[in-house]
Amino acid sequence: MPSSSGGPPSAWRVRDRAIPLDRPLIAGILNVTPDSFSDGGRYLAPDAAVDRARALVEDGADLIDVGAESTRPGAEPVPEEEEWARLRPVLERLDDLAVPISVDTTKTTVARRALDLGVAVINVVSGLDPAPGLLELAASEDAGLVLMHMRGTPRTMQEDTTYGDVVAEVRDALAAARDAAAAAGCDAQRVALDPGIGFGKSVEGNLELIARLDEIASLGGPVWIGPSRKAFLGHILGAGPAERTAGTVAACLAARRAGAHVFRVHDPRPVRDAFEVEGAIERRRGMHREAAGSPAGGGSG
Ligand code: HH2
Repeated sequence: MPSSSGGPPSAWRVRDRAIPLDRPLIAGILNVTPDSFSDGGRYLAPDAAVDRARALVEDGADLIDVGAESTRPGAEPVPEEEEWARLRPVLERLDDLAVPISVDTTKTTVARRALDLGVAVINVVSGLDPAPGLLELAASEDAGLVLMHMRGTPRTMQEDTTYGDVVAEVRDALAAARDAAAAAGCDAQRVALDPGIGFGKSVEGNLELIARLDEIASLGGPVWIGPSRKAFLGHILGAGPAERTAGTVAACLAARRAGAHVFRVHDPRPVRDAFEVEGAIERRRGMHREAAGSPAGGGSG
């Protein structure tokens, strides 16, 4: 069984920042693509993308995750120059954004150029099999890194979604990915792990991963999760991507309780509001627990 790297992380280090993890972090999704599964084409024009990034921050995003290659099931890879042509005009105009930017890419050259423009995090959906040089690049730039679990590639990942024990398999694979990052020089405090909701998993597999996320969190380091608008919610609700916001909120709350730290979502506001209300209730619960455990209540004193 892979070893844990200690207690719960207190901060996620991304370049020169240490982002505290004492409250949930929201990564707002910005898809600069023509074909993303829920918002393809809406933010492909740089003006629309920049406006969307600023709106995501206003709505409570703690970082912005910009992607220019769809990873929906069946998606074909985007050539490197095309991916960069989509990203560059947006990243250049977001250099004054108040929050860190993450770039969702599998390509070392795209990551290199994005880091040169000041991006803080590289989000690697191919985290089990990163492109040559990608981990070393993240290490040399002190970048934050997200290593996500996926079986196969977006084109093939839904062909076989059977596992013996999905949580144990994902956990072991993520532990190996984390160890490979460490061997390439990445500081453990910079590496977040992601079970890859919807990437080569059945509906039941996705639910199991969220329900038992504590087993992945026990590896140590920040846990990043992306349930937003995904098909498993549609399966439960019988609803299309635009009607999955409440389902996304429920999945984020459940993942939070099971140990997730960073929530990649299309709509930050309802998720942020739900966390705030849940936090207020939890603080009340804590007060009652404390009162019940006080000396007057028969504490160990
Ligand atoms: N999900 C998507 C894309 N990137 N990255 C991480 N780390 N985790 C995820 O769960 C994740 C991700 C898919 O969502 P979306 O970006 O909305 O769709 P598309 O890939 O079609 O652009």
